[in-house]
Amino acid sequence: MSTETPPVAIIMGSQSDWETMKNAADTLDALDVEYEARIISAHRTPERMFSFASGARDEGFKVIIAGAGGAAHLPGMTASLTPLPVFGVPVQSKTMSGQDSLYSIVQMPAGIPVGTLAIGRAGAINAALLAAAVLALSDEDLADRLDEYRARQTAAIAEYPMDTPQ
Ligand code: RP5
Repeated sequence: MSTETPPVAIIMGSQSDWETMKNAADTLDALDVEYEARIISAHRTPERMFSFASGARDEGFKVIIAGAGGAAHLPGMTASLTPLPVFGVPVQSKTMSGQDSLYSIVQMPAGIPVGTLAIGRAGAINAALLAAAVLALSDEDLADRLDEYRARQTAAIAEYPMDTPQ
């Protein structure tokens, strides 16, 4: 394994978010993009958040994917402390099905952007695809791998529906 800082940081507010955020990790694996995954809570480990976010660019990260649920401050607070692009993934909460997470992340006041994705698995996968697309702007091999990913996806879609066993 390389000792260099990988281009993508996947951060999440809790161990309980990993089930969702692992979809981002798996997608980056499929594209052969390196990442580091860390638990960083805006509420429970604010100093860890400050230290990570304020140092992320100097550490060598290029893009940050931040997942959190409930009162999901992590993506916005992280974005406030770094010039790197931050993609926010609203984790599906039990009490409000992730609508609380979504609203907490998406409604950033003008000036500090968080690119907000869909709630849950789809958002985590798409955050990884967006992160890869950003990196692919300066990496032709990765751009080719993204094209291949889409081609495989297209080839996997049947033209006609079929009955599934009940
Ligand atoms: C948020 O609180 C986390 O992002 C997580 O989605 C939510 C619940 O965390 P746990 O109580 O499961 O640790 O900070």
